[in-house]
Amino acid sequence: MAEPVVILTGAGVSAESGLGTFRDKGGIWARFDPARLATPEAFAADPAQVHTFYNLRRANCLDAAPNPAHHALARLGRDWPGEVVLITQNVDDLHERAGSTGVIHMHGRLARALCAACAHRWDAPREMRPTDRCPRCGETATRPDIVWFGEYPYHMDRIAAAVARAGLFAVIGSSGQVYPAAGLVGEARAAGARTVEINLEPSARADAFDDALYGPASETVPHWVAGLLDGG
Ligand code: BV8
Repeated sequence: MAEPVVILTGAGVSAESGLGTFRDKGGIWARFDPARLATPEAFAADPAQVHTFYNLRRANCLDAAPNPAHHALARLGRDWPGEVVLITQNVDDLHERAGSTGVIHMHGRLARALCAACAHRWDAPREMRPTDRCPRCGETATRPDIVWFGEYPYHMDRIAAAVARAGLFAVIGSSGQVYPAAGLVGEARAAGARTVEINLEPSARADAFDDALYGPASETVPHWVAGLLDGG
């Protein structure tokens, strides 16, 4: 049995699929202010505007396709002779569409809707509106099933347990600026894992990693997976 491999991905893994990153020049947050759109306060103040923002991103996601990085991670999940845990900060479904299974979406998913009144979750329609009613309780309290700034990320217990047993921990396509995701590398090191950063350029946490692979994910990730699987 080979060592468990735990991977955390960020917006950089979906960049070459045409989905904007957050903090790169021209990234989503360069055009929209997250404080205005990705917080519960913003949603309470102007639900229609926040729904419009997520409806746009949901549409972009439907038009996007997985890139070689997503496919390489799905291959690793299929062919690695040990456990592979794929955690993502991304709210798109490109990992699943490339064939990855059991993906842990710590910041939620564009494809799901949440009722703020009764916590019911269901598959989101393409377009969500403030007047939508919850299919279970009927309240007009529906929101994207997304973890906003100031909200507690999902599945933190499962994530902590996976990171604690990792032999190899990789962060792919993340600027390392959002916590608690950016703190996971420290937990992995403390648990004895070898750590590798795979990114376009050094992230804010670059110094926390044992190894690094820089370049576009569509090139670096297939190369890294081939090295793991084929000993290449
Ligand atoms: C929480 C859903 C309490 C929304 C998102 C001060 C200090 C420290 C922390 C805080 C602080 N003030 C506030 C906080 C907490 C805050 C935080 O970290 N803020 C930051 C901005 C300072 N965090 C929170 O609020 C979190 N909740 O803290 O709850 C708590 C307390 C204790 C324990 C637990 C919880 C909730 C955070 C989640 C917010 N929601 N997303 C949406 O998507 O609309 S975060 C958002 O940023 C996305 O999820 C995104 O994925 C995530 C992280 O960004 P990245 O994925 O890293 O994307 P980014 O653009 O930044 O970087 C892209 C990288 O890819 C770049 O490095 C680039 O070089 C690279 N790249 C580009 N192209 C390519 C590439 N790499 C390879 N190939 C390419 N082609």
